[in-house]
Amino acid sequence: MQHHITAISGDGIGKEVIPATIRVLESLALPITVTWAEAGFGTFEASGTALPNATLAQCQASDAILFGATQSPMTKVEGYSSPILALRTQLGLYANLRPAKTDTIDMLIVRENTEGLYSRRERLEDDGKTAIAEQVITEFATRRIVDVACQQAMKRRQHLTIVHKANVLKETGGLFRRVAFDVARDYPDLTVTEQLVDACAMKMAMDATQYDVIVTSNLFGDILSDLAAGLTGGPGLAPSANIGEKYALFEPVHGSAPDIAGQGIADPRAAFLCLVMLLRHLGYTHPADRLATAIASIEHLGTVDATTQAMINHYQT
Ligand code: GGG
Repeated sequence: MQHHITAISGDGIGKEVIPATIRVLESLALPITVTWAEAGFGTFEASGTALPNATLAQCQASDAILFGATQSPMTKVEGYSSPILALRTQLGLYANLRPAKTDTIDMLIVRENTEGLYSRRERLEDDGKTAIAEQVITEFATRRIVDVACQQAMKRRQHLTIVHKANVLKETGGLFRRVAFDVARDYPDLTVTEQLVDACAMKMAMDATQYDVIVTSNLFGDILSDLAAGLTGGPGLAPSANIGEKYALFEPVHGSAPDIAGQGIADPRAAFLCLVMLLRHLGYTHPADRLATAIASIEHLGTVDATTQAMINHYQT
């Protein structure tokens, strides 16, 4: 069977680590064809849109998408909106899976990807002195994300931690908590516990080995998964998957890193780990295992090229 993927480098170091990852993919000689597509702030500056229709259509025609990084500015730029947020919405990528692994830590953070505080329901009051962001939690989105988390936990060590802040956010956090426990009841083999997000952050910093699968809402998942990444090797080793009913997009957790972009010194291993997740998603279990072993055995050698070549040499010998 022939598979087809779309590769989008995006901005900054995405332009370095994604081509390196495709080089790795090509060296595996699998029946996977790659089409390149454009998105990002650079694309916006060049063409007036950060996510061209052709890119979206290309993604929709693919079995999986490999995405680099975006560089959304801190302040509002007229006409610009983040292409990765648009892709998550347009492709229905509701589950963000972020594994974090070392010799002793092996956890998976399952982050709800479509609502919460990232629902883009934000406004500045007329006086310009008060800004309001609304957190949206729906039973529908909570059910489907917790269901994904339960299924993942069943394939792992069968422990699920539901993370929320229901003691303060009684309506939104309360709904998330209630629905999460309700969904988890359908998985009697799971051990299910709950933690407040602040306690979870502290416990994770002190001993992350206690976690298997964590499920949480969008903002909490964003923050906790960066903490987990920091505890397990930093941004150079943190991959993620955005999964929906129909599409799947894989991207390193790191951003475009403008401070080092263009120098060829970025660590490509997070992008390589995304390729491992992508290959597993498409059913290429053995090549994915070979790649994962090779990634675990190499250090970042200071340049994208040297690290990429070392990786290829490692699994080809
Ligand atoms: N690969 C993840 C990534 O690009 N992170 C940076 C990010 O999320 N930026 C926010 C945005 O551009 O919307």
